[in-house]
Amino acid sequence: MKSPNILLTGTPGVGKTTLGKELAEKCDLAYVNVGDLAKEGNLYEGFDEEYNCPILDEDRVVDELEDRMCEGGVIVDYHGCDFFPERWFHIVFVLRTDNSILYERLESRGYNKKKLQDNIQCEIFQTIYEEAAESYQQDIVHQLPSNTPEDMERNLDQITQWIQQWRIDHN
Ligand code: DAT
Repeated sequence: MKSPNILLTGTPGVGKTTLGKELAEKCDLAYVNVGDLAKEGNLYEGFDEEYNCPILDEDRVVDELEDRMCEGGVIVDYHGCDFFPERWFHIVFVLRTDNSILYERLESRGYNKKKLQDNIQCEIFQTIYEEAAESYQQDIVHQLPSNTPEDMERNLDQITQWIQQWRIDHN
């Protein structure tokens, strides 16, 4: 493997897509948005009436990605992380955003009240961080603040440095 695989996870709206795309471009990695992948391949196994959204077929998502992940150099973006094989990722970043800022971002997406509340609660209870901590070795799971453009720049720089070091160490 010439490049590492990176998981970007966290509550919807924390900035995974924005960071993931920039990082992919800057470091010449592939970017995979699991939500988009599922939509394109219709990788669903039903419909959630309460949340009014399709249910991800996790096994088919994993099958779909397996070959690419084995080659390395993939950034995966998803608001969940417990169904990916642990062996896929060399590092896991959980982006975190303060409630008031996250609320505004999700409101401007036009989320309804229930969806807004559920996502804000998800962030308050650090649901995704705990999911990541339970699913991967503690020493590869890192939380990153994602409130401001300055945070975004710092995260980009830090992850870029980490990737460069990984490439030196592994090639
Ligand atoms: P996600 O992919 O986690 O759902 P996103 O990348 O679509 O989130 O970002 C949601 C919105 O917030 C989008 O309008 C860009 C903005 N944003 C993301 N990261 C940010 C940051 N660090 N500072 C300010 N705004 C940010």
